[in-house]
Amino acid sequence: MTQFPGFATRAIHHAYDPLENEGALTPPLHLTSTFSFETAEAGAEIFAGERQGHIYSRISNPTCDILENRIACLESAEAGLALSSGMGAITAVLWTLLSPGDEVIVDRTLYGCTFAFMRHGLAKWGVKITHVDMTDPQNLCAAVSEKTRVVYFETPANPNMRLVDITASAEIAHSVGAQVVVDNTYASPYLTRPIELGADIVVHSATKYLGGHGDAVGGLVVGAAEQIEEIRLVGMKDMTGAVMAPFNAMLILRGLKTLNLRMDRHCSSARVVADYLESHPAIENVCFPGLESFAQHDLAKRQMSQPGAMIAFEVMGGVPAGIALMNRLKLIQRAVSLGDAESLIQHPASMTHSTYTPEERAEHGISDGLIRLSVGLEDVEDILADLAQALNRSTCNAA
Ligand code: 3LM
Repeated sequence: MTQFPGFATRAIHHAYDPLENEGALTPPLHLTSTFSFETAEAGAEIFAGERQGHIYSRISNPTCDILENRIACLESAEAGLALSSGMGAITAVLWTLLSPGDEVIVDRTLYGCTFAFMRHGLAKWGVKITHVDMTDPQNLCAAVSEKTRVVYFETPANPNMRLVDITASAEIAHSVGAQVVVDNTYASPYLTRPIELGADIVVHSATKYLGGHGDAVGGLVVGAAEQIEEIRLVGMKDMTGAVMAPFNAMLILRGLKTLNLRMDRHCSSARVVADYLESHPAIENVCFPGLESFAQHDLAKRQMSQPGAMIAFEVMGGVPAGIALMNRLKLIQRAVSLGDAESLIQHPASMTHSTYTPEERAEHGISDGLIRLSVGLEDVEDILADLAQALNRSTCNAA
């Protein structure tokens, strides 16, 4: 197969040749649960791993194969795996890597359901979860031991945008033989490629920027070929059954074709929106890696080719003022999820991060007043106008 150098070219062409598929320009949808074997012996050989071939779509499917190879290529990894959701991906990886008695060190801030899985799922099975503020690699250095099997973090973190230095964290984790798993959902491989920086495994909610159109829930994992095969056969096939439907693989393959174009537009609009919010008198603070005022602005410049398109901010007047702002918006949709064409706004404390108790949110640095905005692909002037009419009315009403 020709290996193309350009990111956009690979996002469109990698792992699929129309001439091997009746000339069909777009990959066929293999809507099949099972696969016929040429002979009983051939079937047994495929089961035994002695011959290549598909068995059953809870293990592999030709449409999913294309997506798996394509995301691996975009993330500079050897192999990929497609799962039913981001949570399917995260749980399949961690169930495969961890055993009772192991320790997983995780960043202080995690997406709400990932936090719940660690706190209530893994902990129940005797895995020790240690939360560390990984914005300072020294904290990770002090926490790792020979019991540490996995170091896990999101960068940028959902919802407060804190970054973790992937290279420094990988060096520390590897010094005790631990593996590094990075959730790259917020950045996408167009902005950050954790494997190139030393991570072992990357997980994605493909529901977000990779799919990009708010129509498919999906998850992806990439890493070394042998380990991905183990996650396929243990975490995905036997432990979770969290397999991606081929139709969703097709939608996410379609999304990937425009990932670079969409990300450029998301990112350029987000810069404008972040500047606007930061200069607005009704806004108390803005977390956006592209702002000079962002505490880890230098790391953002080193680790991300652009600062992304997620913005977290607090409105003067706290939770009621933030909720009032949300309710006044006319264009920006009040919805969880992110990375869609539509701009989306949500309140983490009562929505995506309501899996934390109020005490846990305080302990983990997730402020109750925080509002999260996913800047979409609309005309940026329209996004600004919507925020302006909502903010200016909020300010008047508060006065
Ligand atoms: C959200 N996030 O609105 P799925 N990792 C990260 C994520 O942001 C998410 C997942 C994994 C949101 C979903 S909240 C009810 C809606 C960084 C999802 C999990 O299983 O594909 O949703 O991915 O922040």
